[in-house]
Amino acid sequence: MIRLSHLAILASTFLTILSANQVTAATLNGEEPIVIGHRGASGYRPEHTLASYELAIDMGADYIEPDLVSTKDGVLVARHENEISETTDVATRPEFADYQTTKTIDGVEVTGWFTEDFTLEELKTLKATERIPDIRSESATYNGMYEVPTLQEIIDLTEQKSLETGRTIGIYPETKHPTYFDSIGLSLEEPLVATLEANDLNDADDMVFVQSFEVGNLQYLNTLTDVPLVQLYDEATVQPYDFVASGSDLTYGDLLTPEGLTEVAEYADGIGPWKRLIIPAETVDLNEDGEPDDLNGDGEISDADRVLQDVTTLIDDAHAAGLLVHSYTFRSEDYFLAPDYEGNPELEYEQIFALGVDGVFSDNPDVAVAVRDRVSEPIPEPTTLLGLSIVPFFQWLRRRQAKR
Ligand SMILES: [Ca+2]
Ligand SMILES: [Ca+2]
Ligand SMILES: [Ca+2]
Ligand SMILES: [Ca+2]
Repeated sequence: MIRLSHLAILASTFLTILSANQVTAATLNGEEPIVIGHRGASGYRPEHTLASYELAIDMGADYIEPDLVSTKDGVLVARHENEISETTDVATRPEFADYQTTKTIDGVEVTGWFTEDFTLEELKTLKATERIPDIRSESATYNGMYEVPTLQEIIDLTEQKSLETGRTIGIYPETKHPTYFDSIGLSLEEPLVATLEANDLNDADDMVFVQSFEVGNLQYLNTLTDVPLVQLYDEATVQPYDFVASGSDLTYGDLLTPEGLTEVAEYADGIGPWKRLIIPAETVDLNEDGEPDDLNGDGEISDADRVLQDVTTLIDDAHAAGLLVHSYTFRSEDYFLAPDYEGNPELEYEQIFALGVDGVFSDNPDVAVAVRDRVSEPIPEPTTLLGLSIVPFFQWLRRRQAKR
């Protein structure tokens, strides 16, 4: 014990020197920004599979991000949506043909197959598929190989990989459509907290963030758990769905103002804004035909045709309210990149890290980690022989501390 506290004192002396660089100085806590493997390493494997999460960890992601929905028997599983025809082979399975139905989810009519109509046992017979095979054809070659994982299986994976890699791997679960799941008697928060508790992951210093696009369920979670909570933000004109359901007029835009952020800081520890709320991008009409220009000539208007605009003050405003900023979603394909980056996804990470973001949700964690490590490189002091040999030790120690 004496030895440990001694080390901590020694370390703190050096930490100031080692973190004296532009990127870490601009983050809320002066720590390196974290890389969150968005749905795993979903640029390379069908999303929300153990294979996708494991690859993200192997690529150096600090956290992996499962989106959580419920089965009929109340088990939390990872799918981007409760409607699963885009991410599993369910539509090809005759035994489940009569499970196809139409429902209204958050005010939108959706036809397909829904996790809440399947028992875990039934769901486990399905195989995951690539959601956007036209853009991610390589990932689609893994179709049919993996199951839909439960939250517990994902936690087990992080524990196994933490032992294997010597890094503590975090989880960053998202509760999906909490108002909807409440309405069908399958509330998400209680089983989530029970699972965290059962795995001794329910304390403020555990490597867990819980995120949601809704507000009320985060406020409720704040009464159930000490793990940090993150308010996700959609476009400014959109309303959190629980606000729609309760008849409130408030939008994400209202939660973006300094006053709104102060309110969010009452229950949340961070915000997860769409990156365009930090670095806006707009289509252009240079040929003045009244239509947005198809800048890359692929016949459709996508992020590749939206030109970057002046950055907003959101990161500074959130930091002023004491909130971490973890922004989404960073993707390497040209289809998703603003033309300003000229096909080089590293430039986008460099830009957002220089603005002081505290973390990024990335479909390509290998690229995110490479840039993060490069731009967070500490100034190489101390330069004595002793100093040189202990620098990696203090880097390791600082990383450990950053993850607490
Ligand atoms: Ca998510
Ligand atoms: Ca609930
Ligand atoms: Ca035009
Ligand atoms: Ca285009």
